[in-house]
Amino acid sequence: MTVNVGVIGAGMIGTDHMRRLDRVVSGARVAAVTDIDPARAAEAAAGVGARALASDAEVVADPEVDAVLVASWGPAHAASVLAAIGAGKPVLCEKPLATTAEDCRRIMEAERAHGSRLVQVGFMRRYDTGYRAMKELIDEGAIGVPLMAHCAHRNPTVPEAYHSEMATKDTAIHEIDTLRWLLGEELATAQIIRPRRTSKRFAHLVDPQLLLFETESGARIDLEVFVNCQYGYDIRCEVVGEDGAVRLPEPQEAVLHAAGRSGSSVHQDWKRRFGAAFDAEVQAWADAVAAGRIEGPSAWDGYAAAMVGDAAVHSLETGEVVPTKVEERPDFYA
Ligand code: NAD
Ligand code: NAI
Ligand code: ISE
Repeated sequence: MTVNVGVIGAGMIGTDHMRRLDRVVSGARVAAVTDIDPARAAEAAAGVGARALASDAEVVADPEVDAVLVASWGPAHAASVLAAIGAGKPVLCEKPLATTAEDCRRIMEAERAHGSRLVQVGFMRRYDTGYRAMKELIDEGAIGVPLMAHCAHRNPTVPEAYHSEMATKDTAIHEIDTLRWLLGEELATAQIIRPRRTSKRFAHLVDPQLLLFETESGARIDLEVFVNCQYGYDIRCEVVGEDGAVRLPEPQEAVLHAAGRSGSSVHQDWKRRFGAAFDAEVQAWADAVAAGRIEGPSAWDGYAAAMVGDAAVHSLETGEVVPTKVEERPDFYA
């Protein structure tokens, strides 16, 4: 069976996912595209032999569309995901699932009313071979009980529209999900500390930020978010346990020796750094949809991450340690 996908949002990542569905993923194709900018939708649709439609409502209602991929900007996600659930269609939604925990809760309620899972959240790091190898080692007990994690998330620059809350809700949200998954428990508290600011940023932005989390069992996580680091897209993660430590491998790059120096290049964006993870994520989603299942990060994962994000953003203002108040995971999402 070929899964006919309707794509909502034809921006940077939407266009990249369409290329992926068209040329990389087997058993799926792009059937329809929409964007609030109709010219962008028309251009993207023409590039992959799909139809451009006027709205997300038209995409989810289209009889040819079997499944929906949401790649609009974060604040638009909830409405499109709720529309897909209303039509009973599987939906892969780019992170964040929604920009508020309240909207994530509405999505979970709609999914439960439908009776089975329809939503997968685009936390693609769970498909990265480096993070998967870390998880395997942690799960088999190779480092003993995890005690600490040290992480960094650096972008070369961000545009002027990027604001201080996005450091948590758009950027750190990746580590929030990844650490919940790696450690197998919820993050109970969040705190943000403001180091000296880089001068290489727009005036309104707090950058860098240091995020501190404590898990339910008392493990501590420190995460540096630095989105104007200038030199590259650099993602680091080390988990330290009672018996050892495990570190995310650097992406493999050739080592060049020339002009009296030795070194390798640093990735400049998420597209290249996590390209293989995105491919694996979308292929796994298409395979699951074709088989009538939904797997991968769930609406619950989107919700728990949003709860932690809300607590962290609160701390950005006060500097206090803020409880995340993530409840017990419902059986529906076991
Ligand atoms: P973008 O601004 O390039 O693209 C967003 C597109 O969505 C735009 O074309 C915009 O016109 C369109 N859009 C906005 N609201 C819409 C709506 N209601 N209906 C239809 N189209 C709408 O943004 P982007 O960089 O492609 O990011 C999009 C999403 O992907 C965000 O949620 C972002 O967090 C996520 N993202 C994830 C990763 C990752 O590493 N997983 C990387 C980049 C972006
Ligand atoms: P973008 O701004 O390039 O694209 C967003 C597109 O959505 C734009 O074309 C915009 O016109 C369209 N859009 C906005 N509202 C819409 C609506 N209501 N209906 C239809 N279209 C709408 O943004 P980008 O970088 O592509 O990011 C999109 C999403 O992907 C975000 O949620 C972002 O967090 C996520 N993302 C995820 C990454 C990852 O690592 N998984 C990497 C980059 C982005
Ligand atoms: C972007 O949306 C992503 O998801 C990238 O992975 C992240 O590094 C960047 O900061 C976000 O804006």
